[in-house]
Amino acid sequence: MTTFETYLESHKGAMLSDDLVTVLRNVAEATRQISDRLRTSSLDGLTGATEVTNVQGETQKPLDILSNDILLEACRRSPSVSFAVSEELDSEVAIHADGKHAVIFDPLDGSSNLDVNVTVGTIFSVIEAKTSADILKSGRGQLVAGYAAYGPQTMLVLTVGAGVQIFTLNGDGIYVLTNADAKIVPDAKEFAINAARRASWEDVVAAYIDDAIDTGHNMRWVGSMVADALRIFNRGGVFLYPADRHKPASGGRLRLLYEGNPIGLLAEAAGGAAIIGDTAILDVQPTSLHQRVPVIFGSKAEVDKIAAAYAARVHEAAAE
Ligand code: AHM
Ligand code: MG
Repeated sequence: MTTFETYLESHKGAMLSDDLVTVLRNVAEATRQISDRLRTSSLDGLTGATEVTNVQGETQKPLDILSNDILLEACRRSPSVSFAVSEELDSEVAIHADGKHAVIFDPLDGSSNLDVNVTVGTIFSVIEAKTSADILKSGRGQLVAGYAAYGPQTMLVLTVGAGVQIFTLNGDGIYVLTNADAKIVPDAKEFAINAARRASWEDVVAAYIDDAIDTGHNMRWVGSMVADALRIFNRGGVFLYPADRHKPASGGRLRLLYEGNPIGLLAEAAGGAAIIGDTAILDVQPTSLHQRVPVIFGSKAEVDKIAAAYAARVHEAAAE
């Protein structure tokens, strides 16, 4: 049996420094604690919304705040952590003055699904950052990334650079490897998009979805990217949260640093792809901590087809 702990131990050295192992161990422990709190949140009165609005302009839920606090505590227990960056915090928080790793996280992704008992998750990424000026680096600079999905089972999806491993939390609170070296199949006839926003899709996206429907693709949309991503790791498909063509300046719905980049690293490590237009998400230089971007990821052949359509549009525009 391979556990999260034995996996980390066996990758110490070439792939993972001792410091990174400590960070990952503490982040995984934080996800176990969050999973525990979620199981009884209705019984504990941790439902509904608070009066507090975060820097994104979104009303925080009690579990958003609790999960954020649990992750901040995990960062404090990790001596190499210099900064924490979170969806729920206005700006980066200094942790240890002599630290060198920034931990970047979305404490509870899909939190609109909380009170309806649908899968939510914690997304995280670790980069090297001794000063706050080092935080805004492209996704290729991520050392490790992953997420926990709190559904009927709690699963932890991890990449330490090469390959994606999926662990499942057992009854003793131990993450056990249940899907080793997960791969995203290159072709799959399934897409995930919020179809209610069709009027705001870019032409490339509308054309791709029309063609997908005409050629018999299936649709699934959980409203929690972490859950849609687990399905894609299991049986392929494409997830799209495109830019709003009426509000191009807004960038999109999802955030680059703690949603697009970690999912981009995982998708590529599993043989899939993740793009913004015709560019790999991981090559995009961030401009701010909470920058929003359009996100498309999943089966490589499908994502490449969409990237090619964006590239063709750029060529057409240049020729006009
Ligand atoms: P959150 O981090 O505030 O929960 O927002 C991110 C979530 C994603 O998990 C999900 O794919 C998307 O928002 C759903 O958005 P919409 O409600 O527009 O369908
Ligand atoms: Mg989120």
